[in-house]
Amino acid sequence: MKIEDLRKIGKIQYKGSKNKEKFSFKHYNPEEVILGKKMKDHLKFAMSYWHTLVAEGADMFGEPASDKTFGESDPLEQFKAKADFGFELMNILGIDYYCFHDVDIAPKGKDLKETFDLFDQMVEYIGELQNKYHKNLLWGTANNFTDKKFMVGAATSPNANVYAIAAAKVKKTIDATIKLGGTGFVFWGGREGYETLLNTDMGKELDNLGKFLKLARDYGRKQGFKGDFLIEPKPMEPTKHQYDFDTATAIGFLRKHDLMNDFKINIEANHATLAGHTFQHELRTAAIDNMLGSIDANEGDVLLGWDTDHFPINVYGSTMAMYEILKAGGFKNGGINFDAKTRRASNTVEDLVIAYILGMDTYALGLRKAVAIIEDGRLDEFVEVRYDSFNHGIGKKITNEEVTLEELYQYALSIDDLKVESGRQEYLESILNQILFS
Ligand code: XUL
Ligand code: CO
Repeated sequence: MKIEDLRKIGKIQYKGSKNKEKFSFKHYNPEEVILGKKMKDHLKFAMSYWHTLVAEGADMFGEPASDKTFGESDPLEQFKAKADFGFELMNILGIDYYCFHDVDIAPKGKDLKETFDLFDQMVEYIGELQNKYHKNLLWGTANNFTDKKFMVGAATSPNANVYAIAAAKVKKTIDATIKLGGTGFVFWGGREGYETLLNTDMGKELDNLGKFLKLARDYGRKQGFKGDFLIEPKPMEPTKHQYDFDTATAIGFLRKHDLMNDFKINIEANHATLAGHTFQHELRTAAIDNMLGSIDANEGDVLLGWDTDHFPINVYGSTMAMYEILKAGGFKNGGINFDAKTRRASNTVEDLVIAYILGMDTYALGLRKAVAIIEDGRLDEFVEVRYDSFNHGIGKKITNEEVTLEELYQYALSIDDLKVESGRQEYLESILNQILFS
């Protein structure tokens, strides 16, 4: 891949839903105001550094199929060229944010000290690019899962030295996130879990994880970090049992460790599927507790049971996701990070640009359709009416906690005209289709 190929394509413009130009947005019109806010501020798109600039399409059966050296052989020059390419890509797509792991942005040194020095140099370099291109960091994260020292965990490793190294990487990445003005710091615990209880003290590992998050929170706040700390749940892969299984589990853990005020959830669509949930379910679960922080937009493949990180195409999914996000009041510190990659065989710069256009248009269309659902009002009204029995009589007493179990017993004996209404699912689905396809 070469930066010149991006410059040849040039800035991607909104040309409307009827046009057939491949390098154009059909639905994403960044400056268009919807519900009093520009589309770009509703959606806050972010480029994932790892998939876009690092991963070369190697899989268990095949070697890398895309070239991400960007024409450089010296390691540091190669990472500078990755950054140059990334910022030019954001520039032509009009993406304002990006997200990175510590290991994505700089080469590995001979030891931890040299690795951190190289990291500092690249943070400096990326800071200059941010100013030049007027881009922002959405969130940073420490990759505490790839290196073999993390094979049995990082914050949940049985080895205290590994715990300390993981903590040092988190400190370094929090420093970089603050320096680059990031508004989020994510913890994704790919190795925080276990394979078998035969060798695992699960209680100790969970306690250590809670302590680890508190150390990070205390340090970040002391350094003046005002953004959100975020947990990104995933039930499995690479570890068999991952502790941050899903949103409800992560919230329960944060509540137990008294971290609810500093943390929110970063919800990834494909992780929801792996947990046996819809993306919408995960978003609603977070929103109920005011814990909806940010999203990793992608999707899986119904025929493949792993985290395939496809660019989003499913408009039902993006519509219901944007519906949840709008209802929760929109993004504050968070945004839509495309934790997504092109298929291995789509290995050209053109494929990459088109993949982002697809993802951005899928979410832009989702936003437009979510607004249409809200403005139409039938779905919201149906739900409102469905629970109306809790607004008066015995229901109101239940809502206001003004009733005892004995009173409910007496009341139940007096019910003689019980009628349970239909859920009308197919009717509501037909409204959804009417809105989506009109
Ligand atoms: C892995 C995943 C990660 C996190 C950040 O499935 O989603 O890329 O988003 O570590
Ligand atoms: Co993710």
